[in-house]
Amino acid sequence: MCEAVLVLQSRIVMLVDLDYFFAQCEENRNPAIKGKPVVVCVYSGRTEDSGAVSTANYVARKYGVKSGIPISLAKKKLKDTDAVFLPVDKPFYKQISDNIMDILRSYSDHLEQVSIDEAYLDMTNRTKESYIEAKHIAKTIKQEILAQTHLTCSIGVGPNKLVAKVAADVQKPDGLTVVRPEEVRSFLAPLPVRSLVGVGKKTEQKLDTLGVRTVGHLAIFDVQHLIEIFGRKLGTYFHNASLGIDDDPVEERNEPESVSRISTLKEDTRDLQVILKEAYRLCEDVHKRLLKRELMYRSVGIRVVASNLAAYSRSKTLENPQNDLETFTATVKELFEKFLDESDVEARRVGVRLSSLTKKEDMQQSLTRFFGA
Ligand code: TTP
Ligand code: MG
Repeated sequence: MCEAVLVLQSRIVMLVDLDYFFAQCEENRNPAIKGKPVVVCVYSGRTEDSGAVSTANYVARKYGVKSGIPISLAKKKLKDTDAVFLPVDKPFYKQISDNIMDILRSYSDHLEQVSIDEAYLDMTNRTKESYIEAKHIAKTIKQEILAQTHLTCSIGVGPNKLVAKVAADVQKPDGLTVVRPEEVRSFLAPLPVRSLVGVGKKTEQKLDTLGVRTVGHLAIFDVQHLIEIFGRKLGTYFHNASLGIDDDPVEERNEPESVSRISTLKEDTRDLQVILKEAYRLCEDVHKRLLKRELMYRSVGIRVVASNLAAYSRSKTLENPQNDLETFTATVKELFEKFLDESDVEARRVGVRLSSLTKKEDMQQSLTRFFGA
């Protein structure tokens, strides 16, 4: 008799979410406002106070100010305080976000950016499926983001995206919550149903009338009954979500702007040969990923994180798009030589990167067009 065996690959997924992102960026730009309620606003321009709150720092949140409420209401709530109201400055936040996503990319082979301040990382390979290692990496990521951008974030680690997201949300700001597969059910059970992605206000109210308030209640609620109420797709989703089941992969949403890798040296050094040995190993890996995606590169970059965690980048743009390993390693060598000549930094982490990427077909198409074939 042939028996079907379902083999589920165990994964380790991380969600990184920056704390009160826009407002924290503003605090860093002007440290004098730290400690005061800070409210970042989207002004509609109709009257002085018309528009909505984009986000607020945790001091302002204590007064009930949060994303989406009218600015006039936020002003009322903060009437007797020294609150600071600022307009959104998206280009400024985007620059900081790009920098952070680069840091995150260096820790994972698969990254899915879901918003300006949030990304999932598939850590299965890098952690060799060890939750101890995942926790260690999560702490290192927090340290590196803090050292390079002065921002705090909250991280959730779990066997899938659903659990990682809930884990990141339960402890904020500056949180780190790790939920191992065997802890998923007991972790989720006491939380309100609203904690699950996809459960909004309306669903929460509907479930409430059925006496379902916590994820634990939802987990023991008859799945057929859920399907009758919410339809097959949603009903099944809610049932699986309450059990912490989710097989949605971590997937890049767009073509990557760059491919990079960074790693920590055995000890801090300025020895070019030691640095290059590690850098070439990273180059091979990055180059493989480039070929797998059928991309060409025009820029080569290096990154050095110094003993004091200060970070330095150098790059060189080539005349034509390339896809060979030799040009990559030769340029990396040139950049590291130049960097060590110009600075007295001791390297703690070194990284390599390929950017200005184009699809191989695009190149062929443009050549075809050029030659009129
Ligand atoms: P969030 O991560 O949802 O919020 P946050 O980073 O401000 O706070 P938290 O500490 O709870 O993570 O959103 C990221 C940014 O997106 C936020 O800083 C501002 C913007 N945003 C809006 O402009 N409008 C909104 O309704 C929300 C929710 C966010
Ligand atoms: Mg956030």
